[in-house]
Amino acid sequence: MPFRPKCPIRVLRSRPTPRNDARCQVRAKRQIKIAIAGNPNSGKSTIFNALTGANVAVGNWPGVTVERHEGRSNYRGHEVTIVDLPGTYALDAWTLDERVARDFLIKEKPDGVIAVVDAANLERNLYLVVQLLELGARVVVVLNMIDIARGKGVEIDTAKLAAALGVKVVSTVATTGEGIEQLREVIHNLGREEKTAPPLRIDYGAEVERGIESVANALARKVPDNERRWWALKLLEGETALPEMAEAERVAAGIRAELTQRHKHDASSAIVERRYGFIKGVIRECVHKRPDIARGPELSEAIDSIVLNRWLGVPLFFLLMALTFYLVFALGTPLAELISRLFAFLGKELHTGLALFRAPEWLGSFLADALIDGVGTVLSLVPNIAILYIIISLLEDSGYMARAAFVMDRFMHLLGLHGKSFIPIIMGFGCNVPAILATHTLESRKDRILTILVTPLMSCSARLPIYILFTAAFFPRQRGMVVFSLYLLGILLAVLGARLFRWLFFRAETAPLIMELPPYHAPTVRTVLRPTWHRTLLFIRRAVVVVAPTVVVIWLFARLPWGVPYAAQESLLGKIGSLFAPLLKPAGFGYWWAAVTLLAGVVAKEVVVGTMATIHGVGPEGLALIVRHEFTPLSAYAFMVMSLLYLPCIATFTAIRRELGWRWATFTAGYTLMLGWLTATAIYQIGRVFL
Ligand SMILES: Nc1nc2c(ncn2[C@@H]2O[C@H](COP(=O)(O)OP(=O)(O)OP(=O)(O)O)[C@@H](O)[C@H]2O)c(=O)[nH]1
Ligand SMILES: [Mg+2]
Repeated sequence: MPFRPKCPIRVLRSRPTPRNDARCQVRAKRQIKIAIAGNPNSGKSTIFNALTGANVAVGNWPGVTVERHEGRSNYRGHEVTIVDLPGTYALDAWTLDERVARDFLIKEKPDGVIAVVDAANLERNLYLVVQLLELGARVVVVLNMIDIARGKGVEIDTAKLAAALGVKVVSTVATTGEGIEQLREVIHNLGREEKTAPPLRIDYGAEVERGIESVANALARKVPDNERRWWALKLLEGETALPEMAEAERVAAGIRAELTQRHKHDASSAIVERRYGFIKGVIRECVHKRPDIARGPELSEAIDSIVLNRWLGVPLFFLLMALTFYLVFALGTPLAELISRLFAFLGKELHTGLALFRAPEWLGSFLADALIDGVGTVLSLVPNIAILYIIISLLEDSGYMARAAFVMDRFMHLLGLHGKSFIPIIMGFGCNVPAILATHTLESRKDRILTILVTPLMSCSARLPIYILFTAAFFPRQRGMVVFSLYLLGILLAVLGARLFRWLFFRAETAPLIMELPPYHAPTVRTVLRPTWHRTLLFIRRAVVVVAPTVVVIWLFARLPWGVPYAAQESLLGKIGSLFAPLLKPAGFGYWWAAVTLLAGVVAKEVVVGTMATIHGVGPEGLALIVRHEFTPLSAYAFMVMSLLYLPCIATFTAIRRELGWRWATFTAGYTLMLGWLTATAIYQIGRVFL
């Protein structure tokens, strides 16, 4: 039975009857699914966010999106589902993220594809478009980053391009929203068209064409008729295909061997060459370079000569990190103090109010100790965290991230990691969970495992509140440097750990780094503030959704059994803490409440500070006084090191389990706990000898 084009909604294996067809069309009008595909870093996610109002991660390096995201776009009351895909240079898959994109485009077959093209790099970007057209997808080409192309003196005749490729073309500047409305209209009109288009036919020359025909014949009844040529090309390019194509694969292998023998170059390079030949022809027709403004990326090169300098690159990276923490404190602390004063005022007023109404003591304690002190202390640190997020967004959006990976590559190789692993590692500074997902861009599974194993050692923003509290109490003048030293310790232990794990588990060579260095973009207020706002809101939400319930449980345990003084050592909480406290004594903080805060911190690291405030029933200022009384500078530093290293939070543990399974997740929890305890103890014990 021959294959027919599939129904857009449901795969129909039987021959569609006229009634079936009509039903498909009606449904298609109601809900269609459009994919956004394109080369890495071409602006797909920025377009997705602009169309759907979503907030998926955007950054100026290839490989930001590693999973597919769905959203909805509305145009005149009509909704379309849009799917943002990871970037891919061609329709093949070397890495996990590329596989997500390829499988969606080939297997799930969206109703249309928005092919996002970096207008300033047309030739390379059109390769994927050509492959999509050969597949017979219904494509809309989006010439994004047209602002950068214009700046380089590149003018593209969109009408001619549309005619040459047989598709609709829309020019956009996704960061400013230019062209997005027009794109929305085009997308919504796609619902009226057929899901598939007649496939583009490029002439691959007589010999290859004969090969295509033979393989296509072997594919009869295995794939839909209109896709036979496409699959034949894939097989001739040497890709392994589906199991049912085994026979065609054998035919293709024979033809490839014959072509290689006769012409001394393989079929796949002949095919790639012809495709580029076609693209060059299109570009000659449609692109005009204005010599008066045509200039190279001089500024990018000038910055790179410093940033990528053999001697300056690495110190500059660390200098930037140190500057980050200086700014987090210099700009964030005055604001944080304002908020903490507000909470202190609220607490005082509440006490007066409750006394006036003769409310029961436990209610006052609940509101003041658990909610105002516990949650308020975490919330009062929002300004510091927001400054950190602004700087992270600036680094991500400017193009520095890819440079950091490049600069650290040599260093990383010495330690058995791939330079590309450095990107997930730095992303871990924001939150470990997306950092673990970011390893999808790594080609080798071994590199992925190694990188994931050490990512929890990166000091995420949720650990910052702990450092803020302790540095305020003990190192007010050197706050930035002390926090910087903790981040450095995290990186250092991560690379040493990776080296050790590679030696223990997989002794293989690392591949050289091939990393595209994107041009620098001047970050705009919108591209920086939008993710910052989103991340800050998420932090606030976690304070309410995660910290609040945890401190309520802590508060309850601190009052039980009924009748004991609040948070006394005889309370349930005190008893649990006392079980673990002796273990922490060698590290310098063998207090039951320190043990409780660390235990609670496994829920989420922000909880550590919240729990501390709840147990002592004080806000940030009172807490600083208490820790100054109980800790010494040395034991405070040991406590911060312990908080940095011990056990990943539940979300991170779950992410590792999802990526690598229970075994590796349990291993990570075990080794981080040991490492945290050993390092904190070593610092405390050695420090005591010298100080
Ligand atoms: N100047 C300019 N910058 C843009 C434009 N569109 C996106 N950008 C920037 O380009 C960078 C990449 O954008 P993303 O949306 O993350 O790109 P992507 O294609 O999703 O990238 P991957 O997920 O890594 O494949 C970001 O720094 C954006 O702010 C544009 O039209 N003009
Ligand atoms: Mg993306």
